[in-house]
Amino acid sequence: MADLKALYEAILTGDRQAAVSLTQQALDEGVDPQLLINEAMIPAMNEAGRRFECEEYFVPELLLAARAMKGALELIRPLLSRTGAKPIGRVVIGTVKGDLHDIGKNLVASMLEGGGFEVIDLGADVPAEKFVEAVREKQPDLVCMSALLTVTMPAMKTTIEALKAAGLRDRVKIMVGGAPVTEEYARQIGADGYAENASRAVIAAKQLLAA
Ligand code: B1M
Repeated sequence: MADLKALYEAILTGDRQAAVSLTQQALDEGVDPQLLINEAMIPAMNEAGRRFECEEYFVPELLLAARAMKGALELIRPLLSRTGAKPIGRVVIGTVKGDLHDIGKNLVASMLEGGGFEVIDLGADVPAEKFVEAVREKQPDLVCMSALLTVTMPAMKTTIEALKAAGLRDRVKIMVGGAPVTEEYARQIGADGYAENASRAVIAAKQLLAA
């Protein structure tokens, strides 16, 4: 029986080894990876964030929790992205300039791959020019930007403006997301779409390409 509580604790306390072995155990038992993500991993990261906010945790604890989560996700990622089909569209994705948070972006990337998209992942702390260059060279159908910090959200707007200045804005759809981002903000900055989580991002991406 998958021990979701133990996995939650392992991530929250930054015990990478335990997080990896509990995840492997659960997968061997045939547990749905989405259940592990939604019922144990994301709640653990949210609790780490809550503890950080009330100064029970500091940056080192956040780093350890992130390391444990990433270790567990490495096992899950191939399962989310497994698809033999011809890609239904090409996506360029990155976390915007100044922002190092990449766990959510990685989840979105894996789910998009699993949803049939070819994904080009630019990583984290991606400057506007790098998005522009990727759009020019890789000719994606969709650009996905993630931001986790309130102070890095404006970099999404800067990137959209850089795409406009390069004459590339009309060639792609743009979707934004990340914890502080809202649908209203997406509209304000001129993005085409917004999604609140990774599974919604797949639905929104398909809708955007169909439109
Ligand atoms: Co930081 N951090 N962090 N952090 N961190 C937050 C985001 C924070 C909310 C914590 C808090 O105060 N409660 C806060 C931001 C406050 C704000 O601006 N509103 C914060 C802060 C302040 C900071 C630093 C400034 C701390 C400091 O140094 N004093 C610093 C900034 C560094 C930087 O980026 N320049 C910092 C650093 C870090 C670590 C490096 C230690 C680490 C990140 C490691 C890594 O990612 N490799 C870290 C972590 C782990 C967190 C928390 C605890 C967890 C983030 C996470 O991975 N969540 C976070 C608190 C929290 O989120 N509750 C926090 C799990 C992940 C699956 O969720 O990323 O939200 P999320 O992704 C979701 C959705 O948002 C959505 O789908 C995903 C899956 O469902 N989504 C998209 C994301 N991108 C999308 C794109 C889409 C669509 C949906 O379309 C394109």
